[in-house]
Amino acid sequence: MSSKYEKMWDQLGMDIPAHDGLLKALGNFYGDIYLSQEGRLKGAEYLDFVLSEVHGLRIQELVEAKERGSKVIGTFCVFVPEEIIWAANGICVGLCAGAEIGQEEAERVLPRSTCALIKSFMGFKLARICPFFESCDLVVGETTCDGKKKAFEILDEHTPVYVMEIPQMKEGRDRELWREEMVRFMKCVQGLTGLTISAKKLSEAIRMINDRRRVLLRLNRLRKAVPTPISGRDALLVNQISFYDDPPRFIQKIGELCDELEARVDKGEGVVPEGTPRLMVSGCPMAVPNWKLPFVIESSGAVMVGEESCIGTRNTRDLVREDGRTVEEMLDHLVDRYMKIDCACFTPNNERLEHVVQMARDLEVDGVIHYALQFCHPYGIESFRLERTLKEAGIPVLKIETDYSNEDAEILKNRVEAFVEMIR
Ligand code: BJ8
Repeated sequence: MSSKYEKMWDQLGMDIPAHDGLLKALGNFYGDIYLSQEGRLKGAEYLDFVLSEVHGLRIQELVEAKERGSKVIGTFCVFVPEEIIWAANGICVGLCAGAEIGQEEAERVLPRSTCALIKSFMGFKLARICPFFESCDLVVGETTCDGKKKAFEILDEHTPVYVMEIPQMKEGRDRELWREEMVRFMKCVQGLTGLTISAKKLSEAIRMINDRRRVLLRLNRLRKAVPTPISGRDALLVNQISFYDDPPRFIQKIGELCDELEARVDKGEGVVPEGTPRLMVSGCPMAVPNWKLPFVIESSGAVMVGEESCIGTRNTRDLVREDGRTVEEMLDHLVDRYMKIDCACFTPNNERLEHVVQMARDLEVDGVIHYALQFCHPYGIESFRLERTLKEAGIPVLKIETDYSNEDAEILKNRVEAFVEMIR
């Protein structure tokens, strides 16, 4: 891939040798974790294709769209209302932040005791290694956790950053604040793209992003089947890809993949033998290419059947109402939908506890693994109440705290194996 796209990467200002090293490592990693799986679906060819062209074809599409006047806006959080971006003829991309990249550069400006996700996005930018980042006309940050909030001040010195204020509670006044923030964001996006958002465009964007959520909901429903028809790794990858592939293409391809899964379910076929312990992961998002824990789980005799996370059900569970007629009405509907997000940055956040128990029951899981990134206070601290709630509901739980390095892979494997043995 490198020769074909090298000129484009160079024009984006990337560090080509470092980027070549990343692609090589990513290719090997992907081969070990994904291509080694047996009995994969035909639809997984789309996943392999998107991954193999992740820094090539998709970036070329972004560059061409920019040449036609579109703007690329990068985000780090599912709180950013992407419908507004698409409605203004922008392109929204989730900036991944799931690998230990540019660690040295990141630790020059951030304390070592910063969560891996924040270090990762800072590292990607400072090391000039991510073509998505380098294609962005604007990066949107948010005030979800203290680490991100303060890191965006530093990131702003390297790329234009706009920060949305996210409420910390869910009272009436918080809703008001969030509505104001939506309007402020809409003005910012309109200023960038030079387009005024019409009711028609916003309505189309709402439907498109809802359709993307719907296809992911369909995938989640199919994963309820026993035996499960798709590996947790592949399902996670589908969710990860949803953040940066073209939405209409993604909806079509994942729809086809779901058709295939449906046929498997009808025949009673699965990727693992019946009786394989079913686990669900709950907690911090697993941004691409963070596949460490899913791989550990699925090489320890269990299968991952759900992710209660922003790269999972937290991002797909709720749809935006589609019956708004004016921009004002649609903004209200967007506010309603986004205020349902149960990120640990909220206090109190009892909905999340209820959602996790509900999801564990719906998916008939044998246990929940709570996953928190080291130094993530919101999820790390919330795990105490979540663990207690799950235990009270009679659902076994294992709490894991880790980062993006592979140093603890063996320890994690031992702990997950012991957990699987215990619930078996
Ligand atoms: S809505 S989960 S995507 S903030 S892991 S950076 S919280 S210290 S990622 Fe998130 Fe939005 Fe919430 Fe979802 Fe901070 Fe924790 Fe790091 Fe985190």
